Amino acid sequence: MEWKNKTVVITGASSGIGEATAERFTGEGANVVLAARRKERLENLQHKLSDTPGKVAIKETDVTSQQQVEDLIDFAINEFNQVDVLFNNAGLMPLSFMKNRKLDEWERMVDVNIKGVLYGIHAVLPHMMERNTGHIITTSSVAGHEIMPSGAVYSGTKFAARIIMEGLGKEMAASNIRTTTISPGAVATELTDTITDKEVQDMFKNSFDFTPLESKDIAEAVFYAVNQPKSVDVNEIIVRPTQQG
Ligand code: NJP
Repeated sequence: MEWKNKTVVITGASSGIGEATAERFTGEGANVVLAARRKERLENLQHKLSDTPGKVAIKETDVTSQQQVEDLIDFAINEFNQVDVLFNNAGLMPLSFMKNRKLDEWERMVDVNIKGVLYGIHAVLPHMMERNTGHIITTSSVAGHEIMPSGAVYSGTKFAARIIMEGLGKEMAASNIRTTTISPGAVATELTDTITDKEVQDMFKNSFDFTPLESKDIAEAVFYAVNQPKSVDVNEIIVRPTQQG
């Protein structure tokens, strides 16, 4: 597929999987809009990608604000005329045991991991339907397929994101709009920095005896999904480290 003049909007682009995916697509010549709250990180990434074939624009965005997500899509259309791919990737994972009652963290996960995805779909769908083309991708998780202690709410949000995407895919089947859910296993990113539950922090220190994936491994899966012929819709991808159970 020719990526020149195609536009990819990525939320959660200031680090980890979003950052690596931005790099993958600008390397192919796509225009990429980087969105996240940490503007300085976006500016640094924009600078880092300045000599890649694609153009890079940044938009400070908090995905818990419906208005900011609408503004993000409007910005991308103004800047590059169209949105071909929306990657709903922003997320956080403050795992905790339910007995520790971290209500504010539960609410933040619902706001970012579920409502942020819905705001993205809501904002981009009219544009994609008008053009009868487009690809919406959402980062779920292996935690969107299975549950472990401390992951009740995180898994709940990732199950929800995955099922919302499945429903969207079924509704869009008659159109040329494609949908993909990416479910990573453990990836070495900043994601675990949001864990404040001491018991979970201790559990994590003692339990991992395998090498996690790198963000670029997930970027490759995203690229695979969107790079298929128009008649092929890759709806679900699970990518685990080989040794993760
Ligand atoms: O983690 P990290 P990942 N509004 O912390 C952004 C899923 N996943 O790359 O706003 C807008 O480096 C935040 O930006 P900032 C995971 O659930 C991962 O691993 O500047 N953006 C940052 O760019 C998530 O959905 C693993 O702080 C907001 C990004 O989100 C996705 O992968 C395993 C935001 C997080 O980047 C990317 O996470 C798995 C907001 N309100 C699923 N809040 C894994 N790493 O092991 C956060 O199964 N962000």
